Amino acid sequence: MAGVTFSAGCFRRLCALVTVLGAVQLLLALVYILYTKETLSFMPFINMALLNITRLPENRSMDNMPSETVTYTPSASMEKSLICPETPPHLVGPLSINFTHPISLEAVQKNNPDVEEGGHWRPRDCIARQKVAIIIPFRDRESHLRYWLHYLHPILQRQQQEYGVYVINQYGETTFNRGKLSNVGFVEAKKQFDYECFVFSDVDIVPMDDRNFYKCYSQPRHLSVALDKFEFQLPYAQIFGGVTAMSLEQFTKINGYPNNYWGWGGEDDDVYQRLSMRGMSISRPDSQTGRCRMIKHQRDTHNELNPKRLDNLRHTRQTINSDGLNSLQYRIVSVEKNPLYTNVTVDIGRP
Ligand code: UD2
Ligand code: MN
Repeated sequence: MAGVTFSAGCFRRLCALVTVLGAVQLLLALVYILYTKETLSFMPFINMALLNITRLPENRSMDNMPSETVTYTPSASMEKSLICPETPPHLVGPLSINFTHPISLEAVQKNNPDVEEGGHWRPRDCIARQKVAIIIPFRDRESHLRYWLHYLHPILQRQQQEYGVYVINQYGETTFNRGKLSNVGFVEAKKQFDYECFVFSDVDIVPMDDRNFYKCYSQPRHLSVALDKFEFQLPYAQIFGGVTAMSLEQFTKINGYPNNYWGWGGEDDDVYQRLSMRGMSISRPDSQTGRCRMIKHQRDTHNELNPKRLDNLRHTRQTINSDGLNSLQYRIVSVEKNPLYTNVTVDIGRP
């Protein structure tokens, strides 16, 4: 009897062991299925999570963007198909821009709920083709900045690049230096994300057409080609002021902006000369797509006409090597990540 009891107990334990092993095997198989990449391509929702992509909530839409914009096609080239399309689908073309109704930062913030802290945004339903840092040299132009943020955030989102906005605020009351501030913006933005494209923009210029892309091309790009201020024409063929875009490589090749243009004028022409000295040419949108408005303003105090600009421009061939990114010196006063932009306050010294 004792022998029979022993073998029955043994049999029961054996059965329990087999059941447990079976369960473990089942669990392992499940884990294997969940984490095998080949399997994942047939499981769109897990793939979505893996690529960190979320659909927009049903009840929220960005501008004219429908809330459901992604169709998942299971295929071997799935990741490739998730790259944003060459032509963004939600562009509207010509825009009505005016600077007659001041807008509060709170209102702009409310209209742009998807912009992350520091003014960073990326498309949720596809992978952006470029990561673009937008650099704005700045001092005491708060009302202009509000218009810029109000108009540009929605435009940039429709253009579907990943972007971050950097306002480079000159500390103190020394003479303004747009070139040096641009270099600081380039260096500081690069510390935050692996940007590959840099758009340098005056705070007072807004494009009148969202097909004027704030991105980089195979050649440096001049974007503000048809300004209302200049009767929608290029004032001279070599102009490279206002809004420009240069890739990391293009900008590094010219050693960035000059740091030694203090006051108004010349720094943009110096960059044009640097680009042509390094064998590059300027690309531009057509004069219809490139229409822009500039907020009317007086010359700021501490940004008087730079009397040395013409003399400086005669020496770009030498200064391109000695004055620029490789000689840049500054002291960061503060870096604040505001809801719609990163504010970098910087002491760039004096002439
Ligand atoms: C032209 C150029 C500009 C630059 C400048 C000469 C165009 C369309 N624009 O602009 O790119 O080359 O001449 O330096 O060709 N700023 C401040 N606070 C100041 C002073 C300047 O924020 O106290 C910033 C701001 O972003 C402004 C930019 O610097 O938009 C250019 O200064 P501006 O607007 O006084 O010069 P403007 O309109 O003649
Ligand atoms: Mn201006």
